Amino acid sequence: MFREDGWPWEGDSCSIAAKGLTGEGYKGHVFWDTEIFIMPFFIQMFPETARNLLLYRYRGLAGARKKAEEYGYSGAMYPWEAAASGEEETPLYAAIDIHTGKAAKVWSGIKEHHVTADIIYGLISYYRATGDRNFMDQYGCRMILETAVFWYSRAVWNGDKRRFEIRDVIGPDEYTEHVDNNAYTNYMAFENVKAAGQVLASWDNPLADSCRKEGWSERFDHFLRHLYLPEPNEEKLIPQDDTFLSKKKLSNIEKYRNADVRQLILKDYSRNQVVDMQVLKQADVVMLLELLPERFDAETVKKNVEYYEALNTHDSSLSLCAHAEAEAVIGEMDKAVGFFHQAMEIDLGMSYKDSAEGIHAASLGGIVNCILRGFAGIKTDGNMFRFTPHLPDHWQSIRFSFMDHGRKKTAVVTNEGAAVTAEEDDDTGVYI
Ligand code: IFM
Repeated sequence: MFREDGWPWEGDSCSIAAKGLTGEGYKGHVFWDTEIFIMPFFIQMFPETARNLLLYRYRGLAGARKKAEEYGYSGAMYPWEAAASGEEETPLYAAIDIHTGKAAKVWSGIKEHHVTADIIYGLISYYRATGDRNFMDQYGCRMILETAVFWYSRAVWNGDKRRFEIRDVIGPDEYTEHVDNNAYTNYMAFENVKAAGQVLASWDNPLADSCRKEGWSERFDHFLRHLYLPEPNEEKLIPQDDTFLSKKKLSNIEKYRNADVRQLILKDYSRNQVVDMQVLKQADVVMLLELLPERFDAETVKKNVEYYEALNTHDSSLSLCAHAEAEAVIGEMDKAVGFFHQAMEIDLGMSYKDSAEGIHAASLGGIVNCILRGFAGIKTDGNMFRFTPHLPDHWQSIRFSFMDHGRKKTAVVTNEGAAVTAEEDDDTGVYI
């Protein structure tokens, strides 16, 4: 959006689209790209902009409620693609399927539900970094509670297994559709509802009061005790969903991983055939490991990064940056640097042909995330920051600022550790 004087509009009624303001790809629509890939940079360096991005989602609550109602759910279910109105904008049909000769149905607007939890993940990260209680009181609590009500209505009770399940979704990997219990979706929904439980346990405002009176504390608690969270199996693999690990693998995946054109696989196989294989368009379980690092031990992280990378075509521009970060976290520095360079070439190099439709804003955000969370190894559990640096060989240090409970700090990270200075009082601490 542009102001009358031609400058991009800044404020609480717009967000950052998948292509920013650089092209017409995806028609200026806003995806999970914003909260998961782009927002971390703004939270740490320009928190007032992150606040505006969240306000855009607050203004989208009416559209989210409408979408939930249309699908027979309660609460607020955010659109997969959002624009000015806050209503669902995802097109219903896309490219011609090579087998049927008909336009393929786009299921993401109908089934890719994790975006709702992703928005709340961004909101919680913002609150942890800034301690902005005012935002929470006025907007955040409502967003957290209404989305948690959605997840409560979205889950299905499995009487045999005595657990809640989230069925028939698309997770981050868009080559896998209509699956039950996508691990990423279930864990992120859990975090969303957990935040709602915390709001009801400690927040003193009229909305929280009325939810408590209506029994939502007990419902959320029941949900959290019974939602199925796929655990690593005996080989330490977290199943991407209920059926993924039983599907066949491609014998010639290298053909598609090394192709100059993206999504070459869809020229050889129909969408349904791809859905029936262990092949990924983009990071899925790996995103979960990155967003909730405290949940999984180092061996599980390594096993899953290696397993799922081998199956990944990286056909989405959101994937290489995520894998650069993941490889850095597990200390596989040659691979990390390789993916990092490939990610930077998406818009700067010659291989990706679709920059004509605009830059890949999520990939750019993911590159920053790789530097901070992968190479500098910054991690927080909400209270403390820790650094586990893995700098590329030829890098001596990384210097950046970040927000810690509303205080701006500067970190200088080397492979030996991190020196952190708080701007206001200049106290320097050494972190490991
Ligand atoms: O949000 C992404 C999605 O994960 C993969 N396809 C492109 C979208 C917009 O960047």
